[in-house]
Amino acid sequence: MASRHSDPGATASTKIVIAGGFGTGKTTFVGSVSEIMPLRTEEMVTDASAGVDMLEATPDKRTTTVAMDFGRITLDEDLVLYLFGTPGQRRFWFMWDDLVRGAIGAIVLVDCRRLEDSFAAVDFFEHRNLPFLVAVNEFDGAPTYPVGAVREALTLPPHIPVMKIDARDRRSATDALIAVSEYALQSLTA
Ligand SMILES: Nc1nc2c(ncn2[C@@H]2O[C@H](COP(=O)(O)OP(=O)(O)OP(=O)(O)O)[C@@H](O)[C@H]2O)c(=O)[nH]1
Ligand SMILES: [Mg+2]
Repeated sequence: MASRHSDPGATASTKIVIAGGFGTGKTTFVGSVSEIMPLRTEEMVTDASAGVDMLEATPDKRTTTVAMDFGRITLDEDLVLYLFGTPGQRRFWFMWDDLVRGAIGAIVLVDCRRLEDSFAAVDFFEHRNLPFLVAVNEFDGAPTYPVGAVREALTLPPHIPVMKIDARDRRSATDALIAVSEYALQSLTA
């Protein structure tokens, strides 16, 4: 929940979760926008995920998030977002409940080559009634689809925003954070 001290010039701070399937770019996203050195919990990908998490789409990926990513960005000089990136591997999903506590909204990153990997994240936020938007992270060489097709494939209701981003690009990732903040604030006041 956004908090603000009583003096009018004070800064509000709030929490946004960056979620999505394995290797969809969550750690990259937090690293691109964070104004502080992001906290990362990367470990080498082990055989424990073979057959469970799709390693083929990201053959160069050697590490995976085992606890969380943490970063911070100041929007408009008076709104500070604390960013919490989730782990993507299924065996670490038990941490998601703790990570989302107190968040006002979430971004679910999807990779169009493996949309099904992000189904669980979409379900997770739908069931908790936490406002979220879907950000299609466009990987080099991956097929591109209109946002309408992604919405249909994920069976998203019309009110959930869908946008295309490049998680490596600060401006693009910041735009997604502005969009989710506005959407979450609208949902709070609706
Ligand atoms: N081409 C391209 N590569 C990307 C993009 N975002 C991330 N990557 C690459 O994709 C790989 C996976 O990125 P991560 O940020 O580790 O993904 P993650 O979602 O945090 O992964 P887990 O924590 O293991 O679930 C890395 O090698 C990134 O460099 C993107 O927008 N475009
Ligand atoms: Mg990660």
